[in-house]
Amino acid sequence: MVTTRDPVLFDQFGCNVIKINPPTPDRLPPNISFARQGANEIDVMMPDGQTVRFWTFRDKNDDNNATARQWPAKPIRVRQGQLVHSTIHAQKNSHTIHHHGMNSSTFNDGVGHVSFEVTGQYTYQFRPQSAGTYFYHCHKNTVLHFEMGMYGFLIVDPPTGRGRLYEGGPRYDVEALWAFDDVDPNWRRLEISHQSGLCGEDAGFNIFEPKYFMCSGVPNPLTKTDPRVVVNAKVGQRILIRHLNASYSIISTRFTGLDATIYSVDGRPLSHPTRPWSVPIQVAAGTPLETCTAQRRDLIITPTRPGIYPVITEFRDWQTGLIQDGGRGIVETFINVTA
Ligand SMILES: [Cu+2]
Repeated sequence: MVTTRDPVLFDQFGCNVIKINPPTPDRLPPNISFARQGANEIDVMMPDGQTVRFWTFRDKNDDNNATARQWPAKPIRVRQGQLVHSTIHAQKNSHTIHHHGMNSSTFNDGVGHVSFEVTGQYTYQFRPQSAGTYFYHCHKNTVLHFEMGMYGFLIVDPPTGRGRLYEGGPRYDVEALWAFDDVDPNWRRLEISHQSGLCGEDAGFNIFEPKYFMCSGVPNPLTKTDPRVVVNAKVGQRILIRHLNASYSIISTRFTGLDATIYSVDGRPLSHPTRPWSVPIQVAAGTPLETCTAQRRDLIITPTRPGIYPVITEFRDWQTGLIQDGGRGIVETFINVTA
């Protein structure tokens, strides 16, 4: 059978994605709005003295420019039911913002391959329906732009605001945002072109050899002490861990000496009055919690004794199952519990 390439399918949805900056269809006055500018370059010094380039989104309303130095990008935090406007300002080349898990309309989904990429600005409009943990990321040439770091947390609070994971769900006193990532410095040679590999050429994306293992922008082993990662709590407090796999590995996280309960998966509650068949998942101390790319888990931990509890995350090659970088692919941190 002879197959011919359909120029519309391949070109428009693969290689030459439409680049436009249209008005938002059916635009309504928002309850809350955000403006993100990307890509902003940021260089992170690794523990071995090497500098690695990342791309982040800057908060365009940030006067002192601090968010230009913030990676992962500043969280977008909204309440369930709010009408949200999130505007991408493409600083160089073209980018998008995909609000992962929002299930918004195609026009507002930020997946360029089925809609468009943005060279100027576009306002994504959506209304979150389920409180929980999500993330936003650029969805242009995703395999590269996501590896370069164009992502941040998207947190949907219940209508009543922070303090509960979702309406009628568990309360929390301490909140941790953990975004795990693995970094292949060799991929940085590809950043010269934002388009690398997009039009069928072999850019080498099949070879991923991460050398740095990070949590929320901090490379291991600095994760053992950096306040962006380490959790401090008191006995009896309820700790919420928003756990995101932003890496290209299968990761497994073990909480030593602390039992945890998963109350939501990918932004969907496991314990809700309207869905009695769905129940929280117990993760006994030391049991690996395994996730793949883009998955989120919301865990609650209520420590009953003071202590310094190690938390170890392993990054495994999805094909071989081996720990990345010859066994060095881990992130270690601690949950410190005082009386
Ligand atoms: Cu991008």
